[in-house]
Amino acid sequence: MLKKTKQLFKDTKVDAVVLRTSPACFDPCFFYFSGIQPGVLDNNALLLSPRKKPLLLRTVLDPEINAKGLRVKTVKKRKQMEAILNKELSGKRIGINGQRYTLASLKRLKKALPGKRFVDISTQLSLAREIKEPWEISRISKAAKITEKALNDLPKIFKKGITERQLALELEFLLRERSKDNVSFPPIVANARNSSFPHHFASERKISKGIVLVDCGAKFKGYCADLTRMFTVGRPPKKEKALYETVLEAKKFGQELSVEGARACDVFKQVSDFLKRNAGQALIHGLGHGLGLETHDCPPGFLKDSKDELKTGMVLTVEPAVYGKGFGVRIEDDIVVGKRKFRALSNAPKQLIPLR
Ligand SMILES: [Mn+2]
Repeated sequence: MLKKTKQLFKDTKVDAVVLRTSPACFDPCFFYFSGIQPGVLDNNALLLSPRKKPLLLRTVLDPEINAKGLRVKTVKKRKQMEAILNKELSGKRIGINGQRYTLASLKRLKKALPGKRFVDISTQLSLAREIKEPWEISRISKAAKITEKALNDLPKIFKKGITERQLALELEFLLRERSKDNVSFPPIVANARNSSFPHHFASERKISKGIVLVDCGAKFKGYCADLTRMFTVGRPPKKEKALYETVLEAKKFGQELSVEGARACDVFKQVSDFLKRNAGQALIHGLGHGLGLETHDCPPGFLKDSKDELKTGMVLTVEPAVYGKGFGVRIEDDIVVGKRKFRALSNAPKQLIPLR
């Protein structure tokens, strides 16, 4: 992490960085630059300086949080924390993550540290995190393996009459039990017509005939996976089968284009055009997004107007989809961008998976 911190000061020219995280405004950078296991924290602060070890200011409510290589001070009151910050900050330019400060917390910080200039360094903070270290990739990979296995076990959990919400809950239990961590987000389970809504919220609908779209992810040691699999109850009609095959082709196409130097917007356009030609519908959302400490991590990913170029070590989802009137099909796998070839962290099956 030291290397990344050094680079950050080179890129930003600030004198120090103050990172905060709270339940209202989770900041992955707080955990990334401290090495603390991600979780819910409040009122703590992390101070990065160019020549000193990072300083963790923790409250008396979080006496156990710590990580290797940190200086740690435990404070009782906010005033005490502010006094330490004042003493520690020698320069004038203070870098903050402008995307993860509420207006209220920034106001408070400005008042507590008079005479300082606050610089939004969110762009450089994202840049520092968009290429994953090998240890990060192995955590995401483990999360993807756990997720894939749980999805493969879904037919065993499925019962006649189970609702979308109940199946989502059972799946969440499996994911959390096996990963010893949280889920990336509450699982989406969408049967029949509901699969045509991209962000459907698992409902009280009893799962009956038709397609079942399941989008979920385990976290492993704070790192997210994000996969979508398509199931079917009863024999799938030809239309569903055919669309699945087309979307799977699109996914493979997108993965193969994901090599170093490719432009994210070009990958998006090529896959979108492919779907338009073969399924009659262009992409209505991004083809995929960065994956890491957050489900939607940096880089932003395969978007129509992205200016990003893919680099080796970026971890992304590839999730083409077609949303029709009666049903939708989305297939999502996780990949690592490589110099000449992508590396798959998961592999969607060739066909719809029968639930019973
Ligand atoms: Mn996704």
